[in-house]
Amino acid sequence: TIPKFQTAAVVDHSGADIRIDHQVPVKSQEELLPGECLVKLDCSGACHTDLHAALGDWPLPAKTPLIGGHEGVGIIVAIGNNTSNSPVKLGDRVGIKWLADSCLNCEDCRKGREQNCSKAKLSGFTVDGTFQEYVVSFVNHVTPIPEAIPSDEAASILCAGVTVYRAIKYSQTSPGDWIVLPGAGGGLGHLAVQYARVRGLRVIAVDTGEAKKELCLKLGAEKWIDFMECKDIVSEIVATTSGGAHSAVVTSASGAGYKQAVDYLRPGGTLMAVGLPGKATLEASIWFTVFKSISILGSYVGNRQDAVEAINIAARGQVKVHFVTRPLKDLEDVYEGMKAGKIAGRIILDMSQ
Ligand code: 8ID
Ligand code: ZN
Repeated sequence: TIPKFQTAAVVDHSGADIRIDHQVPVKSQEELLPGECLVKLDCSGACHTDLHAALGDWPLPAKTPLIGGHEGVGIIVAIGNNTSNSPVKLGDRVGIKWLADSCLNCEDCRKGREQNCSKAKLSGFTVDGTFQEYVVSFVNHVTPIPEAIPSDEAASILCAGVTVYRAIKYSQTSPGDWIVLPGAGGGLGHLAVQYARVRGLRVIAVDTGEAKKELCLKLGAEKWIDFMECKDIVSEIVATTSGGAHSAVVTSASGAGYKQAVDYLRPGGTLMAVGLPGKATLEASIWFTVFKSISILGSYVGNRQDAVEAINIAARGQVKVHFVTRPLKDLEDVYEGMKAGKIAGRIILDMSQ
């Protein structure tokens, strides 16, 4: 049976500390709208986006009070009355991603850029997300989770995995090409190392600290550059790649990770902008961008198909989330670790604790 109240991690206004609330109402079957489903969550990853949202870092405001989180996995325990043509059913194990819902009928949706739909609903941003025991989501957008992968291993594929999978897919690279990954030791980055390897790319990991170095090299990076220690990242990369990398997928949460990218790309290279510092601007030489025929592309999460492709690769064991499990009540402390850049890989919040 579905309880009337549950535990959730709430941010009352941007910049406020996390408040653990044990009396958050759960929507009943009758309250669910057509197309909505109620998912009892096993766990949720904590993404740097959740921290940006809690701090109010971005030009786009989050709802308040906010229950963040957008990397959840759980079981569908209710579906709104009069829901037609649902692709999922009661008892299915599904994932909740950043893109909670989209209209599926506008030009953006038809072109496969569901994330750009003007009616898009965003988990843990414009609608309450996965830092709670029961989340309301949408039957058309939840991602079916293959049986082969446990919930805690699947969770971070729903944002970190999908996002870097798509960015690499559109990075205009071929097997054997060099890809630079600034932010490689973080949540998105350590999955980018692995998805890049799956595509046969040669990885240069850029981040800082011994733990992230060890992780990146273990996951298949061919070269490690510590951005705090290396005096000349551009020369180092140009030398390693004999003339510049074919692509860079930047997942650093600060603008600094973007700084030299156009300089260390070879002619025809592609810069995929993924990390989302709220106020930084992209500084690149216009002259060299033109002269070297550089592409600069923004890549924003992924659509339903990207999610299915990313989770299937993980379910086959080709990509593994490196994570530590903590109870939901530790979220504030997780954010402190994230601010300090101390988390190699991901933290998964266990909803049963
Ligand atoms: O759809 C999208 N584009 C999308 C989806 C999900 C997340 C974008 N994001 C954004 C987040 O909002 C955040 O801004 O991607 C960024 C990274 O998210 P994350 O991987 O969840 O954050 P993290 O685990 O804190 O990892 C960030 C890494 O960047 C490194 C840090 O050391 C950390 O390991 N880093 C920083 I900060 N500055 C760097 C620099 N100058 C750097 N690495 C290299 N060079
Ligand atoms: Zn995210």
